[in-house]
Amino acid sequence: MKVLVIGGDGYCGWATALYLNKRGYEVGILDNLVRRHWDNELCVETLTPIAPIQHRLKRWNELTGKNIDLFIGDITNYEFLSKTLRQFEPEAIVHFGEQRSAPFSMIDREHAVMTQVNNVVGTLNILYAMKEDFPDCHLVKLGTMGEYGTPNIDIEEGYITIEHNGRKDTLPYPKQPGSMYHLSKVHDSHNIHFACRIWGLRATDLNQGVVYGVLTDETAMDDLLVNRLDYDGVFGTALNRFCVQAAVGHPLTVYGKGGQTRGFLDIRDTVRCVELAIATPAAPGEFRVFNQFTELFSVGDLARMVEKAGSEIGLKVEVKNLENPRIEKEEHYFNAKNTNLLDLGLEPHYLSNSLLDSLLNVAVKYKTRVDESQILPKVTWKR
Ligand code: NAD
Ligand code: USQ
Repeated sequence: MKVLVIGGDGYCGWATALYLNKRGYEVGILDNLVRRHWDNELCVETLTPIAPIQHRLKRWNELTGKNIDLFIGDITNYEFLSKTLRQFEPEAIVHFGEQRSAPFSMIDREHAVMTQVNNVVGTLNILYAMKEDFPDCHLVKLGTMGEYGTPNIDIEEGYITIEHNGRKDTLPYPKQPGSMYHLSKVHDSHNIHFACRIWGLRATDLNQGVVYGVLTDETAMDDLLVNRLDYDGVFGTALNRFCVQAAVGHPLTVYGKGGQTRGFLDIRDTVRCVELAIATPAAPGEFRVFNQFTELFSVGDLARMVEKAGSEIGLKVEVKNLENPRIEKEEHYFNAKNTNLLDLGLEPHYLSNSLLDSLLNVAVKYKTRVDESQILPKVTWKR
């Protein structure tokens, strides 16, 4: 099967492109490399030194004999996108190609507008290009668990059945996202749902939780294949950041009370979930939603787990509760369903001591690359 991975130079996309190619899928990567540009804008570098995409792909070919096509360009440019699709003729499109940082989207008006235009227009262009030339292609779109927010009732997978004034219907689950970035994902979900209902396209929205880890079988094969690992206050995410902080002896940055609970998953499960979604496509006209996480943790609990794992390998780790730069609930109910992917055969890599050990060891290996001035959060949600 031919799969186009949009955003294939990024954290989730790179690991997924290699994994799918190794499993026999014919893979193309489309990316405009804008994430590398945003790192430059913020003056940050990933913990791990990532090679240019062309060098990565050449090394992959040398090691495996396999070839991944590369299309460098922007999906907000419809002509480029449409030409690429006609050339590659995908049977599935996996769409990771968005601005994905909540703090980045909250820097100021420009960053909010840029995030929403990039994400919403990019996705709309994909939907129109599919409608035009590839109506049978399956769109696998990376959404986010943050679309739901933190409601005081159980979170279902995309839809909820409601009884109202004696009548009953199954409707899209209410959305209460917490950043301009998370909002862009809600807009995407609505647009994709519309394209399925009205044009009969087929799509799966993967509402992914926070991803952690860096090594997959494929990216671990060679230094040139290493994946990015963001630790800075803008693009770094909770558990990855905590491990890097532990490695350099920086107090772990728990925002506020630390009771914020989210869905989390290992990057080795991200790649598998995407494969499961492609292998059993949505039906024509179907907008399928899977909640893609394997476990729920509060950030305070994660910090304590890193503190313990760090001390076991001789690191002195301190946990510090900082003033929360975001506006979010710090103590709340959170119970989200995640059975759809398990039913398709996902066998989760649950967070274990050995994973924390391995992530801490990667962090220690590259710790001289850490710029400690980039660790504390600088973007605030407050007016
Ligand atoms: P990333 O920033 O590492 O990768 C995104 C890639 O998309 C980058 O290589 C970037 O250059 C590319 N891109 C962005 N806009 C583009 C455009 N207009 N045209 C072409 N390419 C473009 O992000 P990631 O962490 O790999 O996240 C990938 C997807 O998964 C995002 O949609 C994100 O919302 C979602 N997601 C990520 C996480 C996480 O913890 N990392 C969790 C849940 C959901
Ligand atoms: N947090 C801390 N300390 C830190 C970093 C974060 O306490 O040093 C807290 C945040 O306040 C928040 C939670 O941890 O309550 C998660 O923050 P995060 O930065 O790890 O993740 P988030 O901003 O939600 O975004 C990340 C990805 C995004 C994806 C989302 C999945 O960047 O692309 O959509 O995770 S989810 O959170 O399920 O919506």
